[in-house]
Amino acid sequence: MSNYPVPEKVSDIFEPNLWREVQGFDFQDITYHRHVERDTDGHWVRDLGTVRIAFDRPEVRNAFRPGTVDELYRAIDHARMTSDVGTVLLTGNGPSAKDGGHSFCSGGDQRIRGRDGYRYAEGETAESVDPARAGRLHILEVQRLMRTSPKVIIAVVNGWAAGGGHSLHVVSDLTLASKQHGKFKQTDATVGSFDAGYGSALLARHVGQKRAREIFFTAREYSADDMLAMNAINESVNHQDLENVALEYAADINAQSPQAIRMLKFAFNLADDGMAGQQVFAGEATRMGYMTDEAVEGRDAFLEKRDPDWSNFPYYF
Ligand code: S0N
Repeated sequence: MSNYPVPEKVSDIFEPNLWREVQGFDFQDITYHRHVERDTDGHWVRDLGTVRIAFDRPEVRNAFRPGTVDELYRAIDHARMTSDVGTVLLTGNGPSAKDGGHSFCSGGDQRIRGRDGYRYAEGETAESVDPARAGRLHILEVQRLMRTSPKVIIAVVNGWAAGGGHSLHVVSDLTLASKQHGKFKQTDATVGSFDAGYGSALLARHVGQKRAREIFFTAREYSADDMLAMNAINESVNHQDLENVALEYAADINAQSPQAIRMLKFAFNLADDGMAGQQVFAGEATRMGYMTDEAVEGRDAFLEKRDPDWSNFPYYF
């Protein structure tokens, strides 16, 4: 029997006994855990259907640098391809050892933002960087992956969600936020940045045009309760209970038919994602079509070099 050790406590509301580290990664800027059941001695019994991906740079309010974004993409993609995972919790570790500040994510790390949009890694300069990587705004690739992943992604906003971190909560399927520490502020325009894609357009779908413009144009601060009143989040939760409540949501989601959840997520995305959304939805429809006797007859007829016999497959009305 596998015995995954109880992991280190990575945040004030992280209960180590409920988790194991996902193995095979050497992440520097994020942590990646899987929800587990343990026996009374703390031994692993079985994996449950939820993973927890967390920013792990609390000293900079969980801002992301290029490596953070690469790691985030890898973890979300790994969860996408893990067949017994139904739900992903996206959150932030902390609070900061420096000043006790709580954060979900404060967006792009402004200390290493280049003039051309590329966020330089430590030691890199405009002269030394590989030109093929310059101007690479790859947090947008993460946003697209969050939309096209068939897994339900829940933003668990334990502290500040600012700038690009605010957009990540917007792109998530659901958002739960700490009543005491969850704070929302769209600072893009303050630092000369603008998420003119999902971060603004989807926000307007959630809260309406006037409110979305207010959030972006004023860069004001909103509490979890403010956001709930605007229908921007699903629930404002007492801080200590936040991860447990997120796991309750995940358990309810994981108890549903995986195929139905997948089709629903892609159906909710379809209109806003245009033809790309149609393509994702259609891919799932085709996969289901392949499972029918009718599609098997089409394939077999081709392989057997005969005309297909559709007589057993009526035109439904
Ligand atoms: C989050 C805020 C409001 C918290 O304020 P608070 O609690 O007063 O803490 P501070 O004292 O301000 O911060 C504590 C320490 O953390 C550092 N820090 C905080 N945020 C960042 C950051 N984003 N980058 C670098 N450092 C950060 C502080 O400097 C401080 O450090 P010390 O202790 O050393 O002084 C407040 O911190 C705040 O407003 N943060 C900045 C938020 C922000 O403006 N983020 C960037 C917004 N823009 C984006 O995220 C870009 C979006 C994006 O990525 C994108 C979108 C579309 C297309 C492309 C892109 C792309 O660029 O990839």
